[in-house]
Amino acid sequence: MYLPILQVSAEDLPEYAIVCGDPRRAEAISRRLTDARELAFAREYRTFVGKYDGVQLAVVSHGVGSPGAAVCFEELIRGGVKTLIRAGTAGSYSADYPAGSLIVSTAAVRAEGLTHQLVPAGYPAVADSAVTEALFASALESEGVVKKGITVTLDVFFSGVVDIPHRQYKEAGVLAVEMEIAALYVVAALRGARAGAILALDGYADTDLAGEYDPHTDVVAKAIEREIDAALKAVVKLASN
Ligand code: R1X
Repeated sequence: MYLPILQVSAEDLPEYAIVCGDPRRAEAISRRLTDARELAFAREYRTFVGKYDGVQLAVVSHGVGSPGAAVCFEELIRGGVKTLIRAGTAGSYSADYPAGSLIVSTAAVRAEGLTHQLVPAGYPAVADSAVTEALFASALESEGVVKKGITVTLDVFFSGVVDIPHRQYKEAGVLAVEMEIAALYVVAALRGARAGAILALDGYADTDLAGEYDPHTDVVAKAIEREIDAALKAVVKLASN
């Protein structure tokens, strides 16, 4: 089967995939693999395959935002991928979790549009528990802050004139905000795949705490390295069970 948007053949895809927004990060992750091979670079979707610790996996970029990312997740699952792990970035809601911390997302608030065109309101966007535990255990092996909990998926990055209820999310214990996890969890659940996500925090989303947005710092780069490590180790843990 040919996947027309990713522009890869299903026959080339393994059962595990690490997905991330940035095509350059996909390339960086692929450098951690043995026998790495680039299958395609179509639009924002850059696909590599290779092995980590003997386990075959794909590394694929999905771009920014749920609709485009969902296209990637759908095609990967159609192509035979059964476990998807997002290694992404997010803004923090809490001074306890500053830039450089890692968050494992157990579930996502569906504050975006895409999943509402897939399933009714009230349907949960929830991570697979085995994937979550593998990610959390792997992340704890690194040095630095790691927390697991609820995140929120928005469509908007630069705000307009509509108030986003950041304060309520924060008071309700939401840890971080990003733009693709709800799509990942809902698409995976609908199509019979399992999914999880780990996030490197790159600043504050909360307006009380937010300064100038600058995700290009050493602290963030180190956190991204830690989450990549955790995602790769999680794949190995899951494959060995
Ligand atoms: O998920 C969010 C989006 O993909 C996090 O980073 C991007 C925006 O900078």
